[in-house]
Amino acid sequence: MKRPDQIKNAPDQAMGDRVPPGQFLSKKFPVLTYGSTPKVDLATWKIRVFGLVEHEVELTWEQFKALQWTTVTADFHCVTQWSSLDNTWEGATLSSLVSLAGVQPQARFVMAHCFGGYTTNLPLDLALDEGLLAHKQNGRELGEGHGWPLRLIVPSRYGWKSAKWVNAIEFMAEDAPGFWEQRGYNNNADPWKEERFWPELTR
Ligand SMILES: Nc1nc2c(c(=O)[nH]1)N[C@H]1C(S)=C(S)[C@@H](COP(=O)(O)O)O[C@H]1N2
Ligand SMILES: [Mo]
Repeated sequence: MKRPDQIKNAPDQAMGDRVPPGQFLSKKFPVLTYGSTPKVDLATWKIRVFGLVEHEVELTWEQFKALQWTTVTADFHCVTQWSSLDNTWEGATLSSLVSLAGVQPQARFVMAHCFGGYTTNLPLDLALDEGLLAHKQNGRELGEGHGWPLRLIVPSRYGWKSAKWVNAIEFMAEDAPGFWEQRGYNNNADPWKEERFWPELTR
């Protein structure tokens, strides 16, 4: 994540330094979804925190909105090679939601679940350090295709870890692969290390 003073009026050279290897700068923010866009209704929308927690929590949209919100500026890198710089995301931190549930000491990993069935996995520390549950991008509500009303943002990883239409966070003792992680995408997904695919596929 970049501080605002590192971003404003950054010279071209500095911009180049922010595009990871094998990526290209994109002014657009395309929709990248496997399958169709789920229809979500705020009146029935819920987000659930379950698995290795002290007590399960389920929040309605009104309850989620009442959490403290924060704004994060970050770059976004999709494994299909486009990078979009300086996006601002507004929402509640994953850790603020999780603190309502309490994490059991055996929990080491997180699975994000989405409307439509998409999933992605993360180490617990990473999820708590930088996971943001965002409702707005660049001052506007997310577009339907971009995960409205709520998506996860994990700035230091490729975009497939930023789950759209997220509706549950599960805490696990053992790691388990999510949708793309089962289909050849790298478990760690660090764009600066070009962790795109399973190691055995890139040898
Ligand atoms: N639920 C869900 N979340 C998802 C995806 C998806 O197919 N379904 N695609 C992922 C991928 S590969 C990327 S790059 C980003 C793209 O977000 P965007 O469509 O807002 O650009 O969403 C991620 N989150
Ligand atoms: Mo992606």
